[in-house]
Amino acid sequence: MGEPTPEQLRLLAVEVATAAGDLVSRGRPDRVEVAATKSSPTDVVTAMDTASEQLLRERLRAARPADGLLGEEEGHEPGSSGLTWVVDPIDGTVNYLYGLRSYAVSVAVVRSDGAPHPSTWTVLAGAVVDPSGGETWSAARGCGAWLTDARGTRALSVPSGPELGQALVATGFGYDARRRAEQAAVVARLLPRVRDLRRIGTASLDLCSVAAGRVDAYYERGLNPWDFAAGWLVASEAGAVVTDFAGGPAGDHGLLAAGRGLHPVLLEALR
Ligand code: LIP
Repeated sequence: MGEPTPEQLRLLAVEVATAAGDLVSRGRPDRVEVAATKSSPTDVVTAMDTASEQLLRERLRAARPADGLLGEEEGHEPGSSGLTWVVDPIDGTVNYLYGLRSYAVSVAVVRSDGAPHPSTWTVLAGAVVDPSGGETWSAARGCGAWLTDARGTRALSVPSGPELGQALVATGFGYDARRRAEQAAVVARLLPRVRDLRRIGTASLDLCSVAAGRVDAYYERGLNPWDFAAGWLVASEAGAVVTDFAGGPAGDHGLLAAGRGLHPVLLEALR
């Protein structure tokens, strides 16, 4: 049996991300406890992060047993099919911990030779489920990007973008104090030159917001592959330009997403 189509993969991504989104939203206790920390005392893991990733792995292993898996909490499990599922069980974990509404389950599937890495993988399909907002964002390579909510499903198309001074720009910050100081310096130089900044705290939703024109651009340095794999495809298939800060493939070293007219102007400003 050959490789499934991007549309078939998109439907599976939506199915499993929706199941995990139901789990984390319906199962959220009144007071979420920190189960562990990772790169810093503020880089937290909750029991629901772990439960959500276990559900994603179970569902994906049942549906696509030969595929690999790369997840935020349990790492990389190689497969034999050339496809790897890249999952963030709760993107926006700090928001989830505090009861803020902006968090999502992000599921992407990539084709790669060897270990999956953003510089060499091809993203085939992705889904970002926002349980609080009742919104499901999805995309299939070469087939477009979609938003599904209570009103139905509609195609996404990114406008070219305003001039820099009219641009609403989203960004985010890492967990490391030194990196945050550097990021604050970038914000200090950029803030006077744009309409305003937004810090949503969830990279996948930042990228989907670009796809829907809810922000004009999003940039961040230091993201993990699972933070942006699905949102990257949603924004790209909606017509955004998504690169690193040198105009190359986006990655943990840098990601900038914006409409075709705004992207080069903001790239220059960020340089
Ligand atoms: C988060 C990202 C966000 C970034 C946060 C954090 P997590 O991912 O989605 O864009 O600014 O620092 O990395 O840790 O909630 O999965």
